[in-house]
Amino acid sequence: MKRLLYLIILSLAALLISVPAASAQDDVTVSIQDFSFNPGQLTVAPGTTVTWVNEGQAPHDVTSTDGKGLASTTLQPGDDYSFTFGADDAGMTYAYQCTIHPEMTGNVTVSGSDEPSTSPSASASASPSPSASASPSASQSALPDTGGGSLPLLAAGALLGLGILALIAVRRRVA
Ligand SMILES: [Cu+2]
Repeated sequence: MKRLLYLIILSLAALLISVPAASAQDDVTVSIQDFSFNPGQLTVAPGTTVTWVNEGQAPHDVTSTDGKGLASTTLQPGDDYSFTFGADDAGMTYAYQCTIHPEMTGNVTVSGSDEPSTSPSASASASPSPSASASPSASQSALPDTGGGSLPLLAAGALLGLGILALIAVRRRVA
């Protein structure tokens, strides 16, 4: 029973971990405020849909300043505009502004096709190596200590085990 519960908890935890990882590449929202884009600079994976939502009081728009495809209509408060950055946009930066308030600028950089795959593996391979090199030195420094230090620990462990055994014996006698 306990093992089953443990398995259920484990699978639930795995689900919880996998769900945010899957949605990480999904849609991104940029808030249009009076008078800025938030976030103004954004990096997304290819295939990401970015939605600009006018959360300000004034009308705004999203218009490319570098001739690329961003071209919204005038967005009234509450309106939104979406654009999907494709695989062929990898490595490109889209610069844009609000033509009504030209001081409002922003850009979206689409990460390179090999960039998203290398950065997680690089960080994954980088993190175990310092810990792997740290653990042998830790065990080496711990080894001389264990000669003297492990005896009281062993005695404490044995005492604990005896105590538990005694408790079980007492309970059996009572029951
Ligand atoms: Cu504006």
